[in-house]
Amino acid sequence: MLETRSAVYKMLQPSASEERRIVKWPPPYSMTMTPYQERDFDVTVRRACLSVSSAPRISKLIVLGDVAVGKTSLVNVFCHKKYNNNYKPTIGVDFEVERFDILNVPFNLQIWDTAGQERFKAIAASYYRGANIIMLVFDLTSLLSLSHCKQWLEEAARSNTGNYFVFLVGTKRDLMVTIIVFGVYFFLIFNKNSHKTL
Ligand SMILES: Nc1nc2c(ncn2[C@@H]2O[C@H](COP(=O)(O)OP(=O)(O)OP(=O)(O)O)[C@@H](O)[C@H]2O)c(=O)[nH]1
Ligand SMILES: [Mg+2]
Repeated sequence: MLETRSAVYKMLQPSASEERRIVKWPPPYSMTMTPYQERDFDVTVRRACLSVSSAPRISKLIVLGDVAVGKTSLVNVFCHKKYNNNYKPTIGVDFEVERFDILNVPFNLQIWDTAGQERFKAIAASYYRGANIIMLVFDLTSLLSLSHCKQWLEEAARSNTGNYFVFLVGTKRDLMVTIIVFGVYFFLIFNKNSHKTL
């Protein structure tokens, strides 16, 4: 575990793990659902890969969103393939590094998993600066958590004047099935009862 968490360990490896080696442009799940129509790496990506650099290539990703929407779970599944049903709130921020080889060039992705709890906001906000990617996470079963994403983005944008990518990620899709099943169940019961009263 220590080895897989160590940034230096990952950087010193001759290559990234197989699933982190990206040599072909990954297509979107659905071409009709995405605003991005590119079919190959952007010329800036190819140029960045070709340029000679002695310094490690690092991108910073910050993960933001309401309390308990599933930010840490998302990061843990992505980095360690581990999922825990027990809720353990993040205190301030957690940090991970993922090594990628893009077109055979090593890149490191710093992942800053922030706390959603109000009392840790000031600590978490001090890590917003210099983000290349802002990931806004919401719970698919909570409209409120989606509407709060705008505020999270505004706060992160205040600390970041440069260019950054924004990702909006919905979690807990499995719970939507439960909600739909309950919804249909109550709808049927309600309709059955209302017929009786007619
Ligand atoms: N059913 C279901 N539960 C999930 C999913 N993702 C996360 N959870 C649960 O939601 C709870 C909160 O998850 P966390 O990942 O700790 O949430 P968080 O956003 O990091 O919370 P804070 O660190 O307090 O901001 C935990 O009990 C998780 O097991 C999911 O996809 N489906
Ligand atoms: Mg967390």
